[in-house]
Amino acid sequence: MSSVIEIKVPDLGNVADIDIIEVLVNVGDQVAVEQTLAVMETDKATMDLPSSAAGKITQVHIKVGDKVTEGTLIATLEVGDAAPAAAVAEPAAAPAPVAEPAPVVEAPKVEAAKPAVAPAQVAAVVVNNNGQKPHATPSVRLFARELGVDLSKIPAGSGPKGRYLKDDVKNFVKQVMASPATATGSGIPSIPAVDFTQFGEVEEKQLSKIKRLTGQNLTRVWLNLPLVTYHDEVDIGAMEDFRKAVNAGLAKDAVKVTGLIFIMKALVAAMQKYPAFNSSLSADGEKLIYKKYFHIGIAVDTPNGLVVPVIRDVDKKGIFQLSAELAEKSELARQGKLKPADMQGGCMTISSLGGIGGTAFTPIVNAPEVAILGVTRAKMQPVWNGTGFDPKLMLPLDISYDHRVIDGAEGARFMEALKSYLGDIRRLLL
Ligand code: CAO
Repeated sequence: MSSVIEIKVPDLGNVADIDIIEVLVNVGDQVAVEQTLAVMETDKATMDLPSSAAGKITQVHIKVGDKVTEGTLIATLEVGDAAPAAAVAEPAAAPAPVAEPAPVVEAPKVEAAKPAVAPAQVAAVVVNNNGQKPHATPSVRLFARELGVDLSKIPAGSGPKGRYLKDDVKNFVKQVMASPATATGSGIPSIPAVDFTQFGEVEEKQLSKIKRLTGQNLTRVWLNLPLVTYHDEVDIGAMEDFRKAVNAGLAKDAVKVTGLIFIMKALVAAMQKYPAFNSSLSADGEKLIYKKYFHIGIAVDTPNGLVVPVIRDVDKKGIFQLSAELAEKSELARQGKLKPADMQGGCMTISSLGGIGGTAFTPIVNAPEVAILGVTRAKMQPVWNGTGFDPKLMLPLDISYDHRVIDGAEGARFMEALKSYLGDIRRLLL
């Protein structure tokens, strides 16, 4: 058999005419013991009005804007056998003064002899980033605490008078979870949003999926890897002469050999000499996994953003085959037709901006690879020969590496090896 009980405003300690600022239940709702039915607010604090029993709401007697006092009827509840026949909410503490320094002010504990009555809690007064003092109801504070959210980190509450609502907490959590910094647990605060229209006309465009994914990946690497970039340059005059001679002998419609193909071969030779460059750290950071294969990723600039097709077994292929594969893969990349498998399994990546320009840059490692080679534009430069200057075609090279795996000396030796192969590609035969 069920019975009906009335939930009334408890003794509030000589405070009367308190505003109802939120009604959280409707007729027909099933409520649990201690579930907040409504929220009251004085000029000093907010308080939850909890239900003293579990049951079904048959009538709600208050609405937002009402003024209530001790004994005001809040709701009528249909309860099962086990519930008490009637209940009045337990006397609550007087609202905490705004100046109260404690972040959470709890009402006095309910005596054990008075069960099924939830203690009313006085809202915390928090100072947000704007220096304002918005309120949060105990239920919102509890919700925030359960999620580990520090309310003062939320820029502003969207409730009346800047009060924090549950939705503010939810939105904050969503925003934090979506940020790459959170994905890595860095706890780095996000860049605040700016309304640029205050400075002039603007237009918003959605980022491509590739750009969004690349951005997340780059941020993750940037935050996780201690990166060092080492710069140098090498005389590629002889290599260029050979490349031109090779291309001159090709059929008109054959794919031309670009310097990048030689750089791929030279890079693999240097990786064979320094196997740490062809490794990955295990996820727990305890082991190095050395790869016995040599797959090279090539960063390709496409209208939709940066993609990195992987050319497999570079050590086993000749320059013509590599040229044809690079041409095919970069074309597929530009058309957005690469398959996921075409972009997997890379050992080290080359980012070549040489066709565009540049003197140096700091490429970001394509983790779990441990290093990346950056290439910018070769140009004629005067190089001192001991007695005078010789004109040399100098190619700038940049190697970024994960300093947990590769130390500075090894990085420099790797670069020397790479330069020796590019400076005299006959060494690739040795
Ligand atoms: N110095 C001087 N000239 C160079 C050069 C260099 N380092 N690298 C390329 N060139 C020349 C080529 O020889 C070619 O000259 P010709 O037109 O006279 O034959 C011209 O520049 C264009 O080369 P390319 O860029 O088409 O060919 P590539 O093999 O060098 O590069 C690819 C292929 C796919 C890497 C390139 O097209 C590309 O997309 N580069 C951008 C990569 C990128 O965005 N990196 C940034 C990633 S990090 O954000």
